[in-house]
Amino acid sequence: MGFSSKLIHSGMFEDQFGSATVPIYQTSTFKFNNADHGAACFSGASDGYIYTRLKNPTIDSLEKLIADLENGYRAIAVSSGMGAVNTIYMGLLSQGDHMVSTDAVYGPSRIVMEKQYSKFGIESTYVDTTDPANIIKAIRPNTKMLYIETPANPTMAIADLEQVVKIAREHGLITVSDNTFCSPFLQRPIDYGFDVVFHSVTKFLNGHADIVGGVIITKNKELDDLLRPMMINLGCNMDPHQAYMVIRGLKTLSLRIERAQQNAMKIAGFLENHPKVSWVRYPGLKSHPQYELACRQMAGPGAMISFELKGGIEAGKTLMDNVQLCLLAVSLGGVETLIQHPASMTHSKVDQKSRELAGITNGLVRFSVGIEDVEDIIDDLSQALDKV
Ligand code: LCS
Repeated sequence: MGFSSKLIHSGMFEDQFGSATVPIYQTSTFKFNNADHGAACFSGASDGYIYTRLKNPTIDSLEKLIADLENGYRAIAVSSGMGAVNTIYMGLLSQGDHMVSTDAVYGPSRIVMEKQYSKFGIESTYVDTTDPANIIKAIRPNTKMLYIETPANPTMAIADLEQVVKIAREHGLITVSDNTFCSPFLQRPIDYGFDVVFHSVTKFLNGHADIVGGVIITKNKELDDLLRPMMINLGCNMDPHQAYMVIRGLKTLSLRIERAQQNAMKIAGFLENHPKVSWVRYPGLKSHPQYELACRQMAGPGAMISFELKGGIEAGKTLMDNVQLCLLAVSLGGVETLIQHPASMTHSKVDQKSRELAGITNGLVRFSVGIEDVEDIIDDLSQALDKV
């Protein structure tokens, strides 16, 4: 099946009434046929359902669908993107291990590593992963994992997936990719040889800004066997209703991203030519430092744009305070256009020096382009820029 057909049909199962959609099994627990059946479910002799934190038919359906979209072995649905991050850190790293990661990752993915996991003897180094030489330089004898976010939130810096896998293979490292900014419609890291891929499904996969969720996709059984029990024991499982919402949202993923990136291309062009804008980072613009790589590795430039105004943060605040159609809000990947300021919002807990080194300037404004009429978004930006 093609990607859009998978969105509609993968993971579907037939229930007794012929429902056209996946039923929501809103139950915490499942009745056993008898005591022996209960024991068999626990021993693994039967694959019957036991308890929703362990397994649930609605969640199974979503997991099958997403594993299929990412060309993975299996998927593990979790309560949030941060639930995915922590399941991966806890499941794959041990005391004394070291991780190399992208310097401009989503703030909390870095904060939890530097502030919490350091207490348990896990070390980390954050580098500009656009240059593979920086990754190689950061590798130590105890390095276990390469954790890449590409494009990175919010700088739109792009890492070369093929190069990252090559380096990891040479050094015997596990590769993890945060694919939230792309979704499998634009990029499938497992096809490049990545071991683990994850998403905040809160964003493009669900796409309607109405639930928080996450998912981890593994390349093989060995990794699934490490991560699934960790998720279950951490207790960061997805809820059946949440899973249903994601299945529903996913059906239009191709259509939503196609429209949003058409809009984004026009908006990025408008911003780049605006006299009050000092720079724009969008993978669809030739001015993006990794434009060639983006064309090679992504099926399209996506719907996220970062830019800075000539007046720096004060000008950025005036813009954010004056937009009317665009929502001043964090999160991204929904049908509505959002604008936010990473240095004071999503990345405010990352110290200023690390932010500067990662290119998250105080004047950077991040834009998540929605599927409204593009003329309305540009009119809104234009009237707000007039006030700057
Ligand atoms: N990874 C990336 C790239 C993200 O952008 C986020 C959330 C997460 C992981 C964590 O996912 P969550 O637990 O929120 O589902 N990013 C946000 C953002 O840029 N604004 O608000 C949340």
